[in-house]
Amino acid sequence: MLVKAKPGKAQGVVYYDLPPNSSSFSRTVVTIGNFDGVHLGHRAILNRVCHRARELDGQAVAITFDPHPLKVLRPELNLPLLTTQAQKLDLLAASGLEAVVVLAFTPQFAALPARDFVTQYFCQRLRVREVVVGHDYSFGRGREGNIDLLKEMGRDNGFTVQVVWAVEVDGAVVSSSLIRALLRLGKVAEAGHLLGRPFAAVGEVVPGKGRGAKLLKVPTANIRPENELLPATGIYAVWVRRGRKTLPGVANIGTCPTFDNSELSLEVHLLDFNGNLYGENLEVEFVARLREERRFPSFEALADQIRADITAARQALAYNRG
Ligand code: RBF
Ligand code: MG
Repeated sequence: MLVKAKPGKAQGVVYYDLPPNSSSFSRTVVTIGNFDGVHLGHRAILNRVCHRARELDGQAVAITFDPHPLKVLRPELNLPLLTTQAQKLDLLAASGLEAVVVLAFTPQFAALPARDFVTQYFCQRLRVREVVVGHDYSFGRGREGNIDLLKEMGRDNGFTVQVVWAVEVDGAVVSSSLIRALLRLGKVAEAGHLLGRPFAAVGEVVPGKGRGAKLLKVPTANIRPENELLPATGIYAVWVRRGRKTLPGVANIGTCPTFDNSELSLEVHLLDFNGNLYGENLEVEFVARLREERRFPSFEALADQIRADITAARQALAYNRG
C-alpha cells in the first residue's frame, strides 16, 4: 500500500483581529496579502518573512483577510477561490510564521485610508520592524497605498521595507489566476508545480446513489466540496487525506453521462480501503489527470475502463509520493 508522510512543522497561532494595544507583538516582520492558494509566489514572500524575522530577532507575522477583499469590492466577478479559508489558514500557519492575523474585510475596513492602516495595524498593533511585500502590492482605500508610501512611512516610523520579486516556473509568473486557468483545463500536475503541492479539494462524504458498489463493483465516496473551484471534469489519480492518514485513490469529477445524470459530482474510489466514510471530511489531492469522462455503451464497458483507471492511478501515484 502506498503511504505518504505528512510534514511535521510547528504551527503558528491564528489571531482573529487584533486589539488596538496588543502586547503580544514586538519587532515584527510583517507581510500582508490575500494568499489564495498559498502558491510558490506566496511562499517566497513567507520564507523571506521568516528569514528576516530570524535575522532581526523579531516575530514573523502574516496578515490576511476574511472574506477575500474581491468578494466585498467586486462581488460581480464571482472569483472562485483556490483554497477555502480553513485550508489557507492551515497552510499559512504551517509555513514557519509565529502568527497569522485574520482581519474581517468589511466595507468600512475597505474605506480605511492606507496611511491610517499602516499607523493602526503595522505601527500600533504589531510594532513593526520590517514590512515584506510582493513587487506589485497595493493596499488601503482605493489601493492608494503602495511600496513608495510604505517606504516613506517606514522612514518616519522606524521600519524598513523589503520587496520580493515574482517567482517564475517554466517562464511563467506564478499567480493565483494562472493556477485557476490551469485547473479549469484539468492540468492538475502543472497547477501543482505552481502551488508547490497538489491542488486539494475538501469536503464531507455524503450518501450517493449506491450505484458504484452495486452495478460497477467500485464503491465511491461522494464528496460535497467546500472549494469554489474544482479541476475540469475528468478522471484523476489522487491522494486522499483522512485524518492523519493519506490513502491512494482515483477520482471522477463529472456528471456520469453513462447514467444520464446531470449534476456535477466529485467521487473518489479509495484503492486499498473498504469501510464506511459517511460524514467524514476528506481532502482530495489531485496528482495527475488520467483521461476525460466519457459515456460508455454499457456498464460492463465502464467497469472495464475503471479497472484500467485504477491501474493507471497506482502507477501515477507510485511516481508522486510527495
Ligand atoms: N461515469 C461515466 O459515465 N463515465 C466515465 O468515464 C466515468 N469514469 C469513472 C472513473 C472512475 C475511476 C470512477 C471511480 C467513476 C467513474 N464514473 C464514470 C462514474 C460512475 O458512473 C459512478 O462512480 C457511478 O455511477 C456511481 O455514482
Ligand atoms: Mg458513490
